Amino acid sequence: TGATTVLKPFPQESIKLDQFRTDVIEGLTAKRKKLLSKYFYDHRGDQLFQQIMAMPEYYLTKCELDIFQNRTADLASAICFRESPFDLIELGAGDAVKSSFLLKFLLDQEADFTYRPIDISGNILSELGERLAMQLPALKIDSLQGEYFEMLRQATGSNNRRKVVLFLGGNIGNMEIGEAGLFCRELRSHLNAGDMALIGFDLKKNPQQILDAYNDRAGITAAFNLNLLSRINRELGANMDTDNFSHYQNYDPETGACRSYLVSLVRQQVDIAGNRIVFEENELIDMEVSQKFSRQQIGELAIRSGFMQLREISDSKNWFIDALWMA
Ligand code: AVI
Repeated sequence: TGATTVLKPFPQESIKLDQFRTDVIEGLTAKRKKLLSKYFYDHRGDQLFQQIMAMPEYYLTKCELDIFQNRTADLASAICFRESPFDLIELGAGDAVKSSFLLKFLLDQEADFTYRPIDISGNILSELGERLAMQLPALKIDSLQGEYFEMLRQATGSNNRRKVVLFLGGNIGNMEIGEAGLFCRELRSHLNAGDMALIGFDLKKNPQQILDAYNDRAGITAAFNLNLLSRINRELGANMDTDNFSHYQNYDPETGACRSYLVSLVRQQVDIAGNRIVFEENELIDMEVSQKFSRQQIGELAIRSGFMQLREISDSKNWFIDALWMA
């Protein structure tokens, strides 16, 4: 009687929280303050990202959907190579709305493949598994929950079928150019000669079009950025006042870097996990890069990371491409 039960987070959860704390403190005590955009996606962040994808200004999702809906036969014929059985592995599958069009087409063609979605979220994978079982009952599906490369290693070690890896959504743009190069090289190192990667890249285009996609009138992208401060307050017991920050978006048409910042509106100090952090008035937090590419840059990236580019499949506006690379 009278005993109190202290609920400890599961070890896995507390490791994630430790990493989050370390990354936040490291980022906000650096000379040039920075937060990692991979932390945008808590429950509220997921909802805001769904709203971003539905905004009229945010064209990326619509363009890639156009490719998967209207160029499905081209995609399928490019990846169904020599009619050999293969594993179709999707990194960060999420709700797989776009890839579902390809899955259906491949099944209709009686292609011999297993769909292997990889996602960090077990909930997302089980919802996806249930939905696909209803919509595409003939689909062979084998989900992998965890970090991309750890799961990819598991997927490649488990059999010697040919692999086709999907990395969609323009997610590669959320890496700095150098990081994207390292990512592609690491991806290559998990594949065998003849395996393929289909990667979604957002192209350079009219600069205003790009800026509008990240600087929407309704302020959803601003809320998406500010939500990371709320997450830090909640999960790390910090006391940042989100009203003291505003969102600023910038696009450099020469480098193709579209960057999100939060600007400190006043001189202020905040406490985060035992660290006092000072923000000067107008000091920036670098929140996210959404890199835009030229076709030439994409071809060079393929070669530098040990791939050969086989095809580029673009949407009807020529704003976005899915590039098919062979290892
Ligand atoms: C997920 N990623 C490709 C999005 C992008 O376009 O960079 C994230 C995003 N950030 C603001 N709006 C959308």
